[in-house]
Amino acid sequence: MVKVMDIPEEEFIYPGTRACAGCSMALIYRIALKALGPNTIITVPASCLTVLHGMQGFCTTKVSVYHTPFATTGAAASGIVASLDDKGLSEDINVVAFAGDGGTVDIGIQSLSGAVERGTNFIFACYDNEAYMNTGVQRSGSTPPGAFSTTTPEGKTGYKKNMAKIMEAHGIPYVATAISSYPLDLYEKFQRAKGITGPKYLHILAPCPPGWGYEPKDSIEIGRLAVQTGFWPLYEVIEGKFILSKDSRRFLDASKRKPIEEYFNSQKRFRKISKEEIENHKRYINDSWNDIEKRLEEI
Ligand SMILES: Cc1ncc(C[n+]2csc(CCOP(=O)(O)OP(=O)(O)O)c2C)c(N)n1
Ligand code: SF4
Ligand SMILES: [Mg+2]
Repeated sequence: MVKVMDIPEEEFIYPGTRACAGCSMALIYRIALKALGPNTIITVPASCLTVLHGMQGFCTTKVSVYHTPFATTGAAASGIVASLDDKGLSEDINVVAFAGDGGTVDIGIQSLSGAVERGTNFIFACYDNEAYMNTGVQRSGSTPPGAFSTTTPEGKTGYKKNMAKIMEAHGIPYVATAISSYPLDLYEKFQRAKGITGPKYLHILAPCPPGWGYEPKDSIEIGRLAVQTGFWPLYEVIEGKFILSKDSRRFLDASKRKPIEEYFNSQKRFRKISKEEIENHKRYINDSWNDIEKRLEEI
């Protein structure tokens, strides 16, 4: 198990990025790069992460970053891996695609699915701030029901795509969920992914102060609430084996979970959520945990 002292002091992001104060995407990226180390090539589609890197002529990171059009992140990663293979360099270099939820669950899904189906040896990490934030908070397939966005002013109807499950259905060797508020767990998952050959997928919930409507100082607390209410279970699926992560284990017991209302009340985006939608969420959370319990019994 990773301890704080195990996290390298070396930083791979220079101070003073263009991300907002309290941005958990920036924290996720910082921790991920510490786990991945200097021999890493990143590819990124249009997103807040593109903005974090800076304007042309500048780069906030010490590692190489290849910006690619929105729909092509998986294909770009496949191309980088093929080029490294050709030069006999692929064994020593981690190729990592880092995309927002819009760039993963909506616009990037076909090239991600293709790259995975080709068996590309890479990590795809989705930081999920649950909307198209960079262009002004439009809803995505990952926006949860009941949440405000500028294209769902009365709250989104429908559902949040379960992208981790979609990737698991591709039969890949590693799938994990994570969140910025549990950085040791996040670090360990990137380290584990780095050691596995083949396609790896991490889905990371990324609280966003302006998009979710809360004060920047509360980013860690809001993320913890997502886990403590059972809304965001932390787990890994390694070669098909389901492992519930340490920070989520006590929430198998439903009585230990905080009421989901605490999570919704902490963010202005849920101010119009209906009672019916809250009940739907409760049912969904219970069903998800029943499913987790069954999967643990099968082992
Ligand atoms: C093909 C294309 N369509 C639209 C855009 C405009 N655009 C740039 S970033 C962005 C939002 C990205 O959302 P997401 O992937 O969730 O990342 P986030 O901004 O939330 O970090 C959009 C729509 C674009 N750059 N290219
Ligand atoms: S809008 Fe949200 S995700 Fe984008 S930089 Fe600001 S805090 Fe980060
Ligand atoms: Mg987003």
